[in-house]
Amino acid sequence: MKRDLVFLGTLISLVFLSLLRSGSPQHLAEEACSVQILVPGLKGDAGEKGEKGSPGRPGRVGPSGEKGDMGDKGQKGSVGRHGKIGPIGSKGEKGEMGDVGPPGPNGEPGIPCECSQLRKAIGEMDNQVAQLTTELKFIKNALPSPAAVAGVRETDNKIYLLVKEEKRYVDAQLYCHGRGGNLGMPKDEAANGLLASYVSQAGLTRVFIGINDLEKEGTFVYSDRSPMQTFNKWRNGEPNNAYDEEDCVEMVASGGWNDVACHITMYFICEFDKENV
Ligand code: GN1
Ligand code: CA
Ligand code: CA
Repeated sequence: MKRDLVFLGTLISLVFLSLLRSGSPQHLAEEACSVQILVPGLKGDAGEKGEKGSPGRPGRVGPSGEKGDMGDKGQKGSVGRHGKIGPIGSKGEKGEMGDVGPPGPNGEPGIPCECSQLRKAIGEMDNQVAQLTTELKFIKNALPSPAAVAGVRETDNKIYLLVKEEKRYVDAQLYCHGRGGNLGMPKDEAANGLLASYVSQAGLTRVFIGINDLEKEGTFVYSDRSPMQTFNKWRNGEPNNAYDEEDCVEMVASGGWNDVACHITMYFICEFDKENV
């Protein structure tokens, strides 16, 4: 209310002042004394459409919508930062041997000695080692099994091996051939005596030896195809080609020879040239 009164006072002051400025003093006096009643006029025609107003203020944030379907998978992100160092792993396998290192420094000078004698002894030992090595090689190659042999016998240039496996003559010969030798071929008294003692010491009565008349009846040859010489050890009455079928030869424990059928089986003796061993 107080504000309305102030407004009305101000309005009257303004009307009064405007009257003072315009018009003559006479006219002023007449208007000052008349009372006018102001009434509102008729409503005018609608004005022209105004220009588009400026955009209104943004509205309030609406409520959350319903959860939509899952979108497509996004692109792979960039590599992340390094993680923390993990625990120590288990021990790996041993690596390959490295390269040979450089040679070490020279040793201390040796003590002076009588070298010629030592060299001679060493040379002899070298020879013995070489001989033993070849003999061992031969034994490893030739022996069928420890239970099947009764050691070996040897001369200067031969090694004899008694094989305690019963075989027919041809199979016995094959066995010896397969090991680089032949069936035993006693070609002199010494060799025959050696084989005879070998057989008897093994507790045997007979073994095949490498003599036969397979090619020509009555003509005996050694199994290396060398002909019989004057030396022989036929037992009395042998060879008799009994039953007309005896083309192979056995040695009995006394050292005597007898012709027997080739298809029977018995133990046998192989011989090997030392130079081939
Ligand atoms: C043996 O089996 P028998 O006794 O007929 C031998 C022959 C000998 C003969 C000598 C398989 O013949 O070779 O000549 O004794 N046969 C066998 O008496 O050993
Ligand atoms: Ca015969
Ligand atoms: Ca006979």
